[in-house]
Amino acid sequence: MKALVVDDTLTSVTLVAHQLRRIGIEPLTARSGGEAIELFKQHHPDLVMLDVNMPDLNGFEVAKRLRQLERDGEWTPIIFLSARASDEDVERGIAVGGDDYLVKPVSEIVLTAKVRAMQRIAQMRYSLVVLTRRLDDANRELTRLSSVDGLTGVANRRMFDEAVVREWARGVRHGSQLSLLMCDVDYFKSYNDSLGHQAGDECLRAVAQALASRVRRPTDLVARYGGEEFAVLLPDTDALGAATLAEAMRRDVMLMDARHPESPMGRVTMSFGVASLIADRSMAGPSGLIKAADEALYRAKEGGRNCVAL
Ligand code: GH3
Ligand code: MG
Ligand code: MG
Ligand code: MG
Repeated sequence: MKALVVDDTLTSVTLVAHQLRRIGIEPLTARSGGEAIELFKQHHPDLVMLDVNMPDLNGFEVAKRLRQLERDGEWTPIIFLSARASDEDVERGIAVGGDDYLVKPVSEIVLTAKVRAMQRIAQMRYSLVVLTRRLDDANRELTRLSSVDGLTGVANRRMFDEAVVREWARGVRHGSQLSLLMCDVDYFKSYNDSLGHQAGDECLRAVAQALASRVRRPTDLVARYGGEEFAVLLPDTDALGAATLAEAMRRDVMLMDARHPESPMGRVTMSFGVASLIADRSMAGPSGLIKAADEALYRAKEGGRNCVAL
């Protein structure tokens, strides 16, 4: 622990420095306000013992500057140690940022007790900082968990529902395009039946990964809509752009070349339905967009699967 001792009188700094050293605190000494500020910037002491009457900058001014120099969340205890003993001086010292105010001469016992009190407060404050940081981390993790699908790691239904409402409103407000893909694994029930549920889960992870690695914009959202169905929300994307992306995704899933003994293709494939806000402005809210994409997906299934329908 380091303390900055500031006093223009040599005997005072020497005495206080000596007392601090005896209780295990390393003293740095400054003989003027200006020097104190420089040392504070360089050494970030854990405690400041500050005289008031000094020729260049008085202690009150120094305290104000030190408080301004502290970075966000930092706090350095400042104890005034002055021959000035009026109520007004004490009041002013605390008002400018001091944490305690001692009147010279001060006994070694009192000085030690006051330093210990500051150490205790600093320790409690540090615990609070650590606790706050942990709470922030936990909060971030909770937010993440509540928006991510546990099996596949892509966004979950909750996140999608929020996003589609938000993006719908944004699309209508700015007259921008908004597209939605509904994507469903073909013959997935028989995949599970022939290869087992665990292989099924593995397959869903791989499919989610394939879809997610296709989207490029940070505003694009790949979400698990439910079961083996995924939704891809594409702000500022027209029907043609969305269909092109869906086609690339369809190919990517095929190229995974995941064996599916019960599928006519012999491997895992996916069907895609595409809908766009701009294509039909009479659409009834976000649910209209979802319904349109669902209907397109149905057409893709009817059309033989492993394809994209608009
Ligand atoms: P289609 O080609 O028409 O889409 O046929 P399908 O068999 O894929 O469709 P269906 O809706 O009949 O079956 C979906 C299957 O997906 C049934 C269900 O057991 C399976 N499934 C849903 N969620 C999960 C999951 O989290 N893990 C696994 N392994 N299977 C799932
Ligand atoms: Mg002085
Ligand atoms: Mg399916
Ligand atoms: Mg399905």
